[in-house]
Amino acid sequence: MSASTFAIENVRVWSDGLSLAPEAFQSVVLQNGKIAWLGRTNTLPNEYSDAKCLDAKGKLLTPAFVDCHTHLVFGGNRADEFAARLRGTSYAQIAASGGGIMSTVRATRALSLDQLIDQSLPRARNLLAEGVGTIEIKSGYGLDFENERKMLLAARAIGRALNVSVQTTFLALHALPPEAKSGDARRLWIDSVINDCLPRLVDEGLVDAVDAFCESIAFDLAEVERLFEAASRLSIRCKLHAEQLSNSHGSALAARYQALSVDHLEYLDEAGVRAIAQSGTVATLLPAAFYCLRETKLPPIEWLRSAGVPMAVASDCNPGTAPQSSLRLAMHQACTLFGLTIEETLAAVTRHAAAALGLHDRGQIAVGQRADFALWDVQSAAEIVYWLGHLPVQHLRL
Ligand code: DI6
Ligand code: FE
Repeated sequence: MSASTFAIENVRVWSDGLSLAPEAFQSVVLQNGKIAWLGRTNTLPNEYSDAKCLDAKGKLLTPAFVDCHTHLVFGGNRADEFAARLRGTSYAQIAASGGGIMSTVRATRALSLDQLIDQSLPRARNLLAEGVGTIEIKSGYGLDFENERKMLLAARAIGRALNVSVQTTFLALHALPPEAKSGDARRLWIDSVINDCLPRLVDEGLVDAVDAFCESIAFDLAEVERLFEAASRLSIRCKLHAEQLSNSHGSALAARYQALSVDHLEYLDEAGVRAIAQSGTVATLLPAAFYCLRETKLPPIEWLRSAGVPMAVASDCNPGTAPQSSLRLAMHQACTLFGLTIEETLAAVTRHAAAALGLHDRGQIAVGQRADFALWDVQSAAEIVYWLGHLPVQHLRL
């Protein structure tokens, strides 16, 4: 038996689609970072009987959660804009007057790589403290090669510093930099992002996926399509911020490029739902942004459900529309604001969130999956969603 064999005994294993409060005590055997065996503790095969073991004393085991949409690397904060929004200024108005994403771009550009890591680490730590084992982190506040690269390097450094799995997304078309506002400059800037920044960042191995913000205040369908074309030629998968503030039909475009996910979706229409159902694209719901913007248009949950579209939930942690470094709060919001069930919400931060990142080695407790778990001192999995705030959890990673 290999020295790296380890068993978790007397654990109640939460499993997608089964009871929220499993009764039976099970054992999970881990070998070489993967699940090698799973079953009743009293049927543990002899070959594993002298593995190093942890007695879980009946605690509940889930896969480590996956936060599949964050912008947690950024400089500064936008508390002043929060105050302005409370006085009635809209997110779009703030963006139009040079604030919004652009104020975070200025703050992010002003930091060194080390400063950026220092400011961003606590947000990642918060996620880990609530059972998250995989974090997607987007760039998008640099808006030039050096600063986008700095953001992606910071994201990777955070992964190493915290020993957590980080997936980096090049958010290539998030906002136009101030230096590229006019017609021709706009086209030239997009050219340089697609023809210069993208291949160089891909060459450096910093790009797990690309993303864009498809919206009337951001980038249009034709611009997004150029990015998706270029990414597809480099074999890089696409994601899209779509139908957040209006219906731009970005989801249907993303579906044509077999996007991993489309995210936000408050204004998604029935044709868009059909398109992503066909392409197998994950619908990522971001209730924290819905909540912080005091949006009233709900994403079409019932249509997504009946079309069988996999739904993920993520924190969207960002300084503007979701200053929230809590995935558990997003789960609670998905239930209370969007009407997801507990079961849907748990699948949304495990299996479906992993799929939204193109990862199939995590998000379930099954033989062959990565040994990356959260161990909860709760009676039922509903408690994980129910409690607001502190809930102790042990992150088990082998
Ligand atoms: N949609 C969002 O909600 C975030 N980005 C995006 O494209 C907001 C980013 C910000 O306001 O800083
Ligand atoms: Fe986002």
